[in-house]
Amino acid sequence: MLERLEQIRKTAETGLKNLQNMKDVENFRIKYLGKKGELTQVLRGLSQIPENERPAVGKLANEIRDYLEEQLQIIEKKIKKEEEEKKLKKEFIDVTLPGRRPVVGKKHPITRVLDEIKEIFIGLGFGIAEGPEVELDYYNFEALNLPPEHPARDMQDSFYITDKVLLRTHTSPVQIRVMEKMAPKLPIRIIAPGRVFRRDDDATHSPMFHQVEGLLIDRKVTFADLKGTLQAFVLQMFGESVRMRLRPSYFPFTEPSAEVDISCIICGGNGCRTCSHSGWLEILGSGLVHPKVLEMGGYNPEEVSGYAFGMGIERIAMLKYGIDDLRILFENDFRFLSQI
Ligand code: 2U9
Repeated sequence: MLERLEQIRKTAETGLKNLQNMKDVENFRIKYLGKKGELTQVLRGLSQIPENERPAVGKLANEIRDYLEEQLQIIEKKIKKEEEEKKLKKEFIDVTLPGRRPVVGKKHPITRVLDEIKEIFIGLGFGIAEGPEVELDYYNFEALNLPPEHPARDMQDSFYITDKVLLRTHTSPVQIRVMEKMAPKLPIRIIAPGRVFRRDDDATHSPMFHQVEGLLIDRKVTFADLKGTLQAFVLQMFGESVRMRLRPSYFPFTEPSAEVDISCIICGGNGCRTCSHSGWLEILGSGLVHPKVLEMGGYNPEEVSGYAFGMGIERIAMLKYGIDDLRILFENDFRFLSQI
């Protein structure tokens, strides 16, 4: 039996030298130390051999088992290390490679136009005012000289939440709120940018759109002040070569009122599809603040006067970027947004 053990030791030692990978290690372990392994068999069969041989055989078998286990552990550690290194070499990361450039977002065209308009009016001495999008009927209509029977108050045009509460249809209630807060202090010189809501939905009207309205109140404010301010805005916004004209118009909150056109920025005024061959584009509405509106805001129309104007941002963005369907501004299609 001792001889057989010596034999096992010899072959096992040669076997140990030939172990190349973890699979070999595993097979080796099964061959010698597994449940049916050669050494295990000897140890199991101890009871079958003569009693006087048992201690020596047992001792040697245990010695060999301990030795093999110890060797296997060393070899296993070595192979694992080698395999790890091989893997690392294959997955070598070149830290000197340039990094991947992250996708940098940019401003939505509406935000760009809004920011540009804000900058221009800030440069002209205006401050920025904001107010609620869910508004009282009083601030949205009544205080702006729109009595209950006025057609603009028609349910068709507005999103009502209750009898007296609606989504604001313009940013004008912001100006009324500012007047209430400021009165009788002078001057008021603000623009009110923001979202507004109307029951409209086609290629040039969206149920939600953006406006910038302006309000200036002081002593002796005239139509000439309004015209000069708008001229300065138009030149900065659309370029020095653009011409501007005022046409008489009507708004319930201004008297007199005027619509403002600029020479077509597409054709330069010669006539094209965008300007319906007129050479002019309507870009905003304006006028001197109606005496009743001044009064509602807490000012005395005998002592002060003011001008106001309003423009739709989507329309300006459409003209500026040559967009013919405004709905594309709200679809969030990357192919469109990344062009601008
Ligand atoms: C107060 C007094 C007067 C604001 C004004 C306009 C003329 C105007 C339209 C442009 C296109 C709205 O977006 S649009 O549909 N606006 O033409 N807005 S004057 O007048 C005011 C506002 C507030 C206290």
